[in-house]
This record gives sequence, C-alpha cells and structure tokens, in this order.
Amino acid sequence: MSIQEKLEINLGKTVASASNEEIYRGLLAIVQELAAEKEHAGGRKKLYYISAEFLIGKLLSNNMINLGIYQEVKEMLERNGKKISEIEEAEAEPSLGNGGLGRLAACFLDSIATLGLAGDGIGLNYHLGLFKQEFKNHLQKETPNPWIEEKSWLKKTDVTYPVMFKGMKVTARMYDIAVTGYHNRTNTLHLFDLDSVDETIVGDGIDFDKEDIQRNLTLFLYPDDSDEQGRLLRIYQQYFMVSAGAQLILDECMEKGCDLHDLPEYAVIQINDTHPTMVIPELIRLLMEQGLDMDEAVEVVTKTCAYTNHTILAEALEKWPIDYLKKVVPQLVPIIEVLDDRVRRKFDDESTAIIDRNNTVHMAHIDIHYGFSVNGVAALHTDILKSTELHNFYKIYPEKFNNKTNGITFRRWLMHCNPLLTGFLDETIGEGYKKDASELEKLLDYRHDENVLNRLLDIKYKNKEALCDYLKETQGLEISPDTIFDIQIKRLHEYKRQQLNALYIIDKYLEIKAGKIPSSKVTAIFGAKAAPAYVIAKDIIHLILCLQEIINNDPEVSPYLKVVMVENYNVTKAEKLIPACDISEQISLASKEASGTGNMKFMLNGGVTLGTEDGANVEIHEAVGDDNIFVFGASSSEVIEHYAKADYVAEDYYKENPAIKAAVDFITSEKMLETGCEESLMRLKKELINKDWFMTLLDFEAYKTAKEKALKAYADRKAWAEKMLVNIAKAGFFSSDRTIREYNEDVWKL
Ligand code: 26W
Repeated sequence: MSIQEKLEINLGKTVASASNEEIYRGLLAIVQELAAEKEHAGGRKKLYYISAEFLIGKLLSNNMINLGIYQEVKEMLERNGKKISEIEEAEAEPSLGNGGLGRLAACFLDSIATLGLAGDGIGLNYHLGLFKQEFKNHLQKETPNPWIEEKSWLKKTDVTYPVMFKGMKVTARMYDIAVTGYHNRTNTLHLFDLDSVDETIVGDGIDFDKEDIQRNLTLFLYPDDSDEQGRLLRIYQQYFMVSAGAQLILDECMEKGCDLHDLPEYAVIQINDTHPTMVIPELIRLLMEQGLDMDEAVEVVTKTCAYTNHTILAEALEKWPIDYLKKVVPQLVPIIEVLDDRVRRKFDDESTAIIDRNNTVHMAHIDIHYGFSVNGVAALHTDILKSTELHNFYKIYPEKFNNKTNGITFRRWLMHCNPLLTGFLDETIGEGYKKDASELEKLLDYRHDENVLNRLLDIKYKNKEALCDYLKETQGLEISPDTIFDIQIKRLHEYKRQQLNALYIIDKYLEIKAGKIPSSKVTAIFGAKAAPAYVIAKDIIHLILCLQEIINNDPEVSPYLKVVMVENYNVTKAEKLIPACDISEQISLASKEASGTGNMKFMLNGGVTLGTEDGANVEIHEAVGDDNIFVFGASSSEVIEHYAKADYVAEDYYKENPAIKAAVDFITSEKMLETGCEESLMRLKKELINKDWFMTLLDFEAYKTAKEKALKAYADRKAWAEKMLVNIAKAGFFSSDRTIREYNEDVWKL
C-alpha cells in the first residue's frame, strides 16, 4: 500500500481535502507504526543516557528522513497541492532543554540508533517545557510553552514505579517516544511523569505554587532556582527522574537474567552533567534492598556509571546543602554519608570530599569517585578539567579521565535543515557522507572549481532569502539577503558575551553617525533566552532589543547596519537561521565554553567562524586552518592567569580606550533612555565598568579588528566561497556518529 493510500484510510478523506493538522496527525500515526516495526531489543548490554534535558525539536520530518520515506511523502503532498513545510508547522516543538546539553542528548540518541546500538534515554516529561519567550516593551517575558497534544509522539505506558519522598509516596508513570535511527533500528526515550500534575495551577507568566509537589513536579524544566523553594523542587525533580529510572534499569536487567551482581555486564549509565547524580546513591540503596551488602553495591554501581562534565562554571557544578536532601530524600542521606566517609578515609584531601565542612554535598564529587569514567566535551575543556578544575581528582584517578569532543547529527543539521546544500552535495560527492561523515572531505577536490563555488554562494543566498521571508512573516522585520548575516544564537550568558557583540554594534552605529560609512552592510542577528532569575542576562536582552529599535529605525544607519533579535529562539528557529549564516559568532571568554555545538552546525552549513580559542572552536581552527576562520582574543591560559592573579580591571579599559568608553556610555545615553528602561541600562553599564567578570572589555579591540577583517574578506566572493567549502568539507569530524563511536569504544563497550 502506498503512503497516500494508508494516509487516506487513516484520515477517512483525501489528502487534498484534509487540513494541515489532520495530515500531520495522520503522518504521525504512520511514522509511529513504521518506527515500531524496526528492530528494538537485542544484545545483552544496554546504555542508559540519563539526562534532565532532551531538546529533541520537532520530530516528524526527522523521523521520515530516518525511516527513508521523506522524499515519497514530500512528493505525494506536492501532488495534492500541499507543502511539507506547512505540515511541519502543525507540530508543536517540545522545549525539554535549555541549550547545548539538552540538544547534545538529542543528537546522541539519533546517532546511537543510527549506529545500531542498544541505548535508551531517561528523562522527565515536562508539560510546559522551558518557558516560551515573548518580547514586550523590549523586555523578555516568560510564558508557558505547552506542547503535549491529544495526539503526540508520547506513548503513555502502563509502566509505573513508586517514588518515595519524605512523608510522601508518589507514582511515576513512564511515557515513551520512539527514537528512529537513520536507516537502522529504533530506540526509546523514556520520560517519567506524575499523573497528578496540574497545569491549571500556573498563574501569571510562569508563576505557580512551588510547594505543591503533587501538582507541580513535572510542569517546568528548571523552575526558577533563585529561592529555596525552587531549589528544593529541583531536588524533587531530579530524584523522581533517577529513582524511576533506576527501577526501570534494574527491571530490564533482571528480565534479561542479570542477577545484579553482574549489573555492569547488562547496563551502563551515562550521567549527563550532575543533574542525575542521585542515581548513584539510589542504585546503591535499591541494590541493598535486593540483598547486596554495601561494599558490593558500591562496587557494582561504580562499574556501571560514567559521568560527563559540560561546564566549568561554578553555577552548573551542583552543590546541595545536606539539609535540603534531608527535607526531600532522607533515605539517601545515610548512603551519601557513608560514601563521604569512605572517600575521607582513603584520601587526605578536603577538596575531594563529598560533604564539605559546611555540610554541602558536591554532586560532581560523587560522580567522580563512584563512576568509572569522567569525560569533558572538547579537547581544551578536558585539558582544563585535568589541569585545574578537577586537578586533584585527576591526580587520584588519571585512568578515569577522557575526552569526547561533542558532535551533531547531520540528519537534522544538514539533511533536514538544508535540503539545497544536501542535494548539491549528493550530486557532487555522492551520498556516502550520510553514513560516513569523513567523506565530506571529497569536496576539497573542488575548492578551485568556480562552478562549485558559485553554487555554494547561490545556495547560501537562497537560504538567506528564505530567512528574510520567515522573519518578515513572524516578526514583521525587513532585512536584506544582500547584507552579511552575522549570527549569534545560544543561551544568554555573560560568559558567551552577547554584550561584546552588542558593544561592537554600538561602536559601528556611532561611527556611521559620525559620517564614517562602512564598506560592508551587516545584519546582526541574535537569538537567546535568559534564565528568568538571571538579571544581567535580561539586561543584555533589553540592550539588544533597544538597539534593534533605534538602529533599524534610523535612516542614516539602517542601510548599513540592522539588528535582529529573534523571539523565542528554539530548535525550529535554529534550523532556519543556521543555513542562512555567513559569519558564526563564537565569542565566549576563552576557557569558559566547554565545547559549543552551534559552532559545528554553522560550519557544516558553510558559515565561517569568528571566534575565540575556546571549546571546540580550537578543534575547528585546527581542522580548517588559519585561512578559513577568524580567531581573536585572550587565550585560555591568559584568562586563567587573570583569574588567578585577580588582575583584570575593567575600568582601566573603559578609561583608557575612547571607543570602549563611548560604546559603554551609549548604553545610558539620552537616545537609549528614551527607548529603554533606565534601571536596567544603568545596571548593565555599571556591571561592565565595575565588574565585567567575563572580561568583555579585555577583548573588545581584538574582536573589532577580527570582525573588520572578516567583513572585508567577505567582499572577495570567490575567496569567501572557498572558505565556506573548506568548512563544510572539514565538518565530518564533528558528526555525533563519530562522538558516539568513541563513547562506545572507550566507555560503554556495547
Ligand atoms: C544546574 C543548572 C544548569 C543547568 C543547565 C546550569 C547550566 C545548564 C546548561 C544549560 C548546561 C549546558 O547546556 N552546557 C553546555 O553543554 C554543551 C554540550 O556539552 C556544551 O557544548 C556547551 O559548551 C555547554 O555550555
């Protein structure tokens, strides 16, 4: 039976007469059926990737690509007067992640299934996801982001597990989402939920009663943790996830005949950052309930768990006061105390203790002592962990430390989001690169082929036009594909330094106002959500939105410079922005960005990086060579030294560099205050002069120089096209298939 016939039976009407929503739901059912028919089980050992975030994005098209029916469906829809892009609009995007860490987990699931490995995800079924971002009066406003519809990718199961909190027992229910591999098996993402959760308790914005655990537990991802109630809720969420997950893992292993003494032969658990760390004491507790003694339980769990670190920022290395744990999960406290006691007996080093002198529990320390593998996510990041951040652990366990440079799935970040480039690659180098990404290097044979270079420019131009249409439609913004698209899209954080980009824009604005007409036209595009309680991050969004208002409406300036802040940046928007990018902004303060994965997505789509020597930028630089990237700024070792000596003084840069002073002063100029909010702008200016913890001003001059160099280089179209080509050709290393192969060879051994 053809897909059209199936779909029409399913719909009870012709495709031509069905609405986009009906077609979407019909295709969803067909895809679910096809996914279920693929190989699932098999193999004794299974990987469990446990993570508080899975930023999976919309699933319809990707699943159709992976199942090999995308082209057929697309053509069938066209025959019936429908467009696949309009059907895609009917799907809500689940926002089950903040950024890189969550999106990485989703890319990994795709690659695990594509490589035919047995590996499932375990996470939480947040009903309202991360908040949805709206702009009002040039400010970020948070609203709920519901995505679960009557018919969705979620399959409700009968599998339930009891989860005990202090004085309260709840029942976790498992929902499953099929994870299709590219022309391969289907795995599962298990998301746990609580039947009693109630969306009606959400009031204004994203406010809700934080103490009503039965009704709020899985409402939002990372509820505001600026107060104690919010932090306690995080612990409730985390324990709920790991307790249900641990019970599932033990059940599945026992079903396969495991007697729990040999658990590591049946299961390996990858702990995605510290958020799921409680799985370690929870598994120990459950194994002891099953009759193992403490020694053996600890040994078994240590051989089963592996930990990935995603950041060296203090904020993400979670530490919980032991009193919090006593309030929520008292059953884990004696176990954690024993784990601490064992560490203290063995190692006379306070810095590696689990419970410190202030009675705070260091979650990462549990992972490192009681897991068999610790990895960073890019070469530089792993080196920094070994040499500074986790140096004392590295001295104890050098054999546990390893690097796994991140990667991205080419199915979503090339085949799905950039069909023009994909088609062109197929024609030029064949389709082998889809299974073996290193074959992209074949493109290097064409680096001087004018025809190929022109085609690349042409494809980029068409993608830019498509983005212009999209921004016009969604935000009413008028931008031109004949300008350079300079894009910075990522979580809003001071270390990522969107404020540096904004200062450059102000500098350029002031130059144009002073009569210095630039030789290139630029559209600076941003997309970012700020954590609801992160005041300075919200101030930076406010700054950018005010600049957008002022600059775009200034007839003297807007022919040369425009600013765009994309509202509610998410995976779907990334898929439209990335193929249209000329310059990829990767300008974090060196040493602070663990890896970055957006940098890889841009590169794969022919964006040229303007970046610091940070995270995976270093490896991108190595891959493409000096001529095909623009690097600038203080090195990670210089930055680390500045922190060690505490010798960076932002005010010196402000006072001594007139361009910096003018740009910073502009933040509170009359023009800005007419448009924006005084309190916010004053606070931001003060922060930059008096603190600037992430050393924005330190790199201002170098950034400006590098950016001018990139803009100038863009003018030589042929030379620029060659840079694009080299970036695409060298992106193979950054396929998540490569990353997953490495995890499997070194860590999981499935
Ligand atoms: C504990 C609260 C919390 C939760 C999440 C703090 C910070 C986060 C981030 C969203 C974690 C994150 O996304 N880290 C990013 O992980 C990517 C995948 O490894 C890296 O590429 C990025 O450099 C890193 O910032």
